[in-house]
Amino acid sequence: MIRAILWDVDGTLAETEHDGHLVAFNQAFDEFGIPWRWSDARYAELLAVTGGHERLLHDMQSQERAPADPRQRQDLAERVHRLKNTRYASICARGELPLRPGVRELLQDCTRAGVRLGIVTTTSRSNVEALLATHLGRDWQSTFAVVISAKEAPKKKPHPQGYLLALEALRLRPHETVAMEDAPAGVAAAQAAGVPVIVTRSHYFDATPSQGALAAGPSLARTEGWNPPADAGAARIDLAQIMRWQARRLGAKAAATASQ
Ligand code: XBP
Repeated sequence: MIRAILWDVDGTLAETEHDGHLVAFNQAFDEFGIPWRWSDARYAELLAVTGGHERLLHDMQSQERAPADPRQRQDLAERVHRLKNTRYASICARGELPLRPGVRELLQDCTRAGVRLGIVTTTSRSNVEALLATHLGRDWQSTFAVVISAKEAPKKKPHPQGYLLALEALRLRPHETVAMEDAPAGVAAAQAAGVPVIVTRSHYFDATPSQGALAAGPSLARTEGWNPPADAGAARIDLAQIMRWQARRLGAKAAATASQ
């Protein structure tokens, strides 16, 4: 029985990386007079580093024009990151980062069925607030039983800290929950905590492997292209479909144990 669904934010709830963080980073570089910009291709590479501040510091290692002194570099990364988050909040407030198709419907399924909702993200708390206040209103937190951001879980994905904290807060065992993720680091974090994962591939992570996932596919709004396939007749990936995938997985595990 699934008692909670734990949502990643960036790339899963919305295409925030391509349409939000990347744009905001480049705006911040511009406003600081920093002489480099990140291309779409460079940002795709940099996403291997989770956390915007960590990503900036990593990139500065190969930027000839970055400050040589480590403390100055750290200071610059902190200031750019802060401005980037302010610009990101404005992008959200202007309504430029819609929820991905099928997300709102699945959130509603869960609320109706009494399945609790959680957020497990490595992004800054302010970014979660900016995105969700835009879509769910100022009272957005009441939709979620637990919100774990970089503030609560400083060990970023693929570390399982965020998922472990969410399980503890909800007092649930891993198989009573399901994680929604798009990126390999997020999948690894959930799996390291024992949480089954549904992968919805995204702009930058269109090839996240399905091995080990409860299911993987292109979008919650589509039933084609899922592995394992979605059941015939469904219009979207709804809570009932996720419950069936989970029941089959647990049934297969129980059968395997019984036959040993
Ligand atoms: C994704 C991330 C974040 C964002 C930027 O986290 O790696 O670092 O790119 O956010 P998740 P910050 O997929 O877990 O939501 O700049 O606030 O770190």
